[in-house]
This record gives sequence, C-alpha cells and structure tokens, in this order.
Amino acid sequence: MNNFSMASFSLEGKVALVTGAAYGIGFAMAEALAGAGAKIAFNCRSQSNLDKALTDYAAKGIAAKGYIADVTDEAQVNDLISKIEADLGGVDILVNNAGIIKRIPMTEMSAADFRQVVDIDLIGPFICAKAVIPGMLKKGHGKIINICSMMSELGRETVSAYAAAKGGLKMLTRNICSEYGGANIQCNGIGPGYIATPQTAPLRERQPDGSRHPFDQFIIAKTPAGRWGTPEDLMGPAVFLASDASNFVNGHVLYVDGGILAYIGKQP
Ligand code: NAP
Ligand code: GCO
Repeated sequence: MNNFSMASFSLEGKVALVTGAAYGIGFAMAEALAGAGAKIAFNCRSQSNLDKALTDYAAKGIAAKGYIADVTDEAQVNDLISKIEADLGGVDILVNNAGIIKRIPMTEMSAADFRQVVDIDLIGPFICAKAVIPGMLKKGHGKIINICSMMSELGRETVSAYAAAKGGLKMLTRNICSEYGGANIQCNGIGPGYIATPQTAPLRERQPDGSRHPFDQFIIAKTPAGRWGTPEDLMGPAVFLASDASNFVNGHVLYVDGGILAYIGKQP
C-alpha cells in the first residue's frame, strides 16, 4: 500500500523555529516553511533586525513570532523555547541557521575570534538542538535541520574557524541522527553553496574599475550553474527536510550548491 501523497510535504499544524531568520537564508527558509503551513518562530540578537524582520514577514502575510535570543547562551535559548511553547506550541521543526564567519588568515586570527565563530556556528546549534529534543521526544517526532556549508567538506584560505565549525556541524548532524533516530527524530543538514546574502556581500563587491570581484569570478568558474545561489534556492530543500516526505532521510547533508562539489572548475 503506497501511503505517499503530496500531503507528505505539508507542514500544517507544525511549529518551526528558524534561528537567525531576520534576513538572508534563514528568512527565505522560514518563508518557505510558512508557505507549507508551519507556524514560524525566529530569533536574532538585534532588536532593529527583529523589528525590520517582523515588518518583512508581515508584508508576505506571515504572522511570524520573533524573539531576541543569542544561540550561544543556554539560558536565553531555554527561555526562547519556553516562550515559543507558550505562544505557538512545542517546536516540531528546528532549523539551526544562525551563523557568522570571520575571514582572517589563521596565523593572524586570535583564539577569541576562533572561539566566537565555533561558539555561534557549532555550540549554538548544539544548545538549540538540546533544548528542543525533549519536547520532540514527548511528541514522538521531530525535524532538526543544521545549516552546514561547502566548508563542511572543503577548506580555503582565511576561514579556518568557520570550516572547523561547519565540519563539526556535519558530524553533530550525524550524531543527533544516531542518538535520536530511534525516537523518530530526523536530523539532516543543508549545505548551501555560495549564496548572495549579506554574509557574502564582501566577496561580490564591484572593484573600483567596475569589474567583478576576483572571488566572484572564481565562484562563477567553480559553479556548473554559472551563478551564485539565492536564498530562494534553499526554500524547496528546507520544506522537503522539514516534512514527512523525508522521514527516512537521516544524518544526510543535502548540498544545494549548483554543482560546486562535483566540479573541478572551468578552465581559465
Ligand atoms: P547572514 O545574512 O549573516 O544572517 C545571519 C543571521 O544570523 C542574522 O539574522 C543574524 O542576526 C543571526 N545571528 C548571528 N549570530 C547569532 C547569534 N549568536 N544568535 C542568534 N542569531 C544570530 O547569514 P546568511 O548568509 O543568511 O547565512 C545563514 C546561515 O547559512 C549561516 O549559518 C551561514 O554560515 C550559512 N551559510 C551561508 C552561505 C552563504 O553563501 N551565504 C553558504 C553556506 C552556509 P543578528 O546579527 O541580529 O543576531
Ligand atoms: C567564504 C564564504 C563561504 C560561504 C559558504 C559556502 O568566505 O568562503 O562565506 O564560507 O559562506 O559557507 O558554502
């Protein structure tokens, strides 16, 4: 008996928390989850970002609930989850999206800078997952989606802390799968390629002579799709991994990279 139907992609009745979803990739994924029927909660650290995001969500007809909470602070995260439970109900879907990058040559990077990136990009997802799993165990289901990176697989100059954190996030994804898969909790990653957001704006800045940034040209040559990704490219993958359509997908990182990881790169 085939129970599959397109209803498997529905998120009706589900509560989704997308961390760091004031703008960028997180905002787009939250919009997609809302479009599939989920109630949306998001957090960030800045009140001004929160206020603008609420306006932006409302402009799209999304009654998102926004909260100020730093994902590195366990007390703030536990308070965040309690507030969401009171406002919307228990979290069914967690998207660990909040993240930063520091582009500094390793020998010039302070241990404090390295720690801050790992704190936000790896410890933060651990803290948030630890906070929502008990509720998911009570519900008998849960979806955790960790936003990884090309740097979960590859290194490059100046991003040692970020690559270490995102590599660790890939393994945290596999470990949550291993530890809680038996309780019907699926934990997967999404590995965006190079996406046009504020985080990558410095890599796309036009040069004084109006030419493209060298890194911009590099990424275009390395991407079979021949373009940067957009946050919209991540919307479908997020709905898939948040929905019943992916109930037998666990511990997987879905790379949404236009083919970068498969390609040696265009000959100069
Ligand atoms: P972004 O534009 O810089 O947005 C980051 C978001 O995270 C902001 O809403 C920020 O808001 C929030 N945030 C940062 N630190 C936080 C903290 N400690 N606690 C709570 N919220 C925090 O980044 P993005 O490009 O959308 O990237 C989103 C995720 O995708 C990140 O994990 C990034 O590593 C990953 N990623 C990005 C790309 C890309 O090419 N853009 C590719 C692969 C993976 P506040 O500053 O107000 O807190
Ligand atoms: C960089 C970029 C990348 C992207 C992304 C690629 O400086 O190399 O910021 O790290 O953000 O993580 O998947």
